[in-house]
Amino acid sequence: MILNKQVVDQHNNQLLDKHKRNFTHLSSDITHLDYILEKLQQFQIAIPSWALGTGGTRFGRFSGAGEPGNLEQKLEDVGLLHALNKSSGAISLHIPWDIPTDADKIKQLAGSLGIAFDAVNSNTFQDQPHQAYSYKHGSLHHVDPRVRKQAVDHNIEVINYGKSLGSKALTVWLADGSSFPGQLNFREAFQNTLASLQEIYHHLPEDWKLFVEYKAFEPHFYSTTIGDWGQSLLLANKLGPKAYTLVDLGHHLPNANIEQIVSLLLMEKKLGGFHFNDSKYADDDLTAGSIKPYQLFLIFNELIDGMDLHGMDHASGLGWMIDASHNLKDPLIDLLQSVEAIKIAYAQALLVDREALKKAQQSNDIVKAQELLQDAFRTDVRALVAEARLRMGGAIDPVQLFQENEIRSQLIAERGVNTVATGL
Ligand code: PSV
Ligand code: MN
Ligand code: MN
Repeated sequence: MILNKQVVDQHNNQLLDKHKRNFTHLSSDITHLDYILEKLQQFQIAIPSWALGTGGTRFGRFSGAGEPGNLEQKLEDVGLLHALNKSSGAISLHIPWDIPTDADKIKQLAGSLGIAFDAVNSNTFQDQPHQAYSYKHGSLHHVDPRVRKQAVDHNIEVINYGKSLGSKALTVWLADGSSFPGQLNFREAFQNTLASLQEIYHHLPEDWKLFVEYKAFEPHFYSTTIGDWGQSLLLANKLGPKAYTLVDLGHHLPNANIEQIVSLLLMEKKLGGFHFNDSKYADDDLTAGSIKPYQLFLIFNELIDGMDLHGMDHASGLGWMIDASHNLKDPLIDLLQSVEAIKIAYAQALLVDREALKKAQQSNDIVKAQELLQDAFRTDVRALVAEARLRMGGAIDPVQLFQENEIRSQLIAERGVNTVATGL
């Protein structure tokens, strides 16, 4: 066990005085402090298994040392994150990168680390050895019914793996699309996708959700068959009550108003959840909140508004997941930073005076509305997030603890230098 309570306590004792000063100063102005702290403590964000290793680009991959070499080690990495921040109590697996050959053993290990299994992800964007048909020209939308069947069967297999671990959702992201005008019949591609998803939906257990992810472009550069939230929502509506739209923040065309999309999907009760990340240009998969923190805050502002309206549980009403992959930072530190940024945005949005905002909107008081949002966004809530973590036994500053205790070096000592985690 790389991290024990003693190490965390020692770290916290060092930082406690400063933290208490900051927290007391901040909390004196907050009316609903206990409510916010409770919400922050309940909030869990799933870690994608594919973000635990250094991500590749199409130009190269620079693997980090001490990366997890198997599913057990991936769980241990998430266990480490969770021990540090108490907010990473779930993992999202990707099949076939993460096949649980002995599901009971995997479940037991996850249980001992306090880790649950979030949505399972299928992969019909890469060909696997020994597979009969290629996905070069798509999977669920393919013109050849045999390819579609192979892709449907794979998704059913993924559901079965998920069932064996206690997952409750399947996420489908398709690379299906076209790169040249004329290559595809859009309507037929969409109808084939719908028919394939209907078959998958048919195999979905009663208490499961199907998350339909969309993406504007890449790997195809002319059309994506599920290219935007409209197309995803269309599919989700046609599929039925267990199907939802999944919003990956990096999957929009530049400057899309994601907070508005989120608010309308919530209104329609069709928002399934998120893949959090950030981007400057497109699907850049950067650390959440590293480029557009105000956007992240505005998304949470809409989420709280819409979820409270429907009486939804903030902690478990949606799939809260990260989807990140890049090749510069230590992946574990990057994930700690992402979770922190998400919690900061959530805490800031919880500060918004909703009654006053409603009043400002009703009276067309634009200045007041802007002041209310920006007041909340400009509040430094880091001590609030740290206090919530401290009360749960986590570290006041997870990144600092990770670095000071040289956790990566310990992982390298255990796993070696030349390690490559399966993933993107
Ligand atoms: C590819 O864009 C992608 O990042 C999608 O967002 C998926 O969710 C993820 O890969 C894993 O399949
Ligand atoms: Mn995604
Ligand atoms: Mn993506």
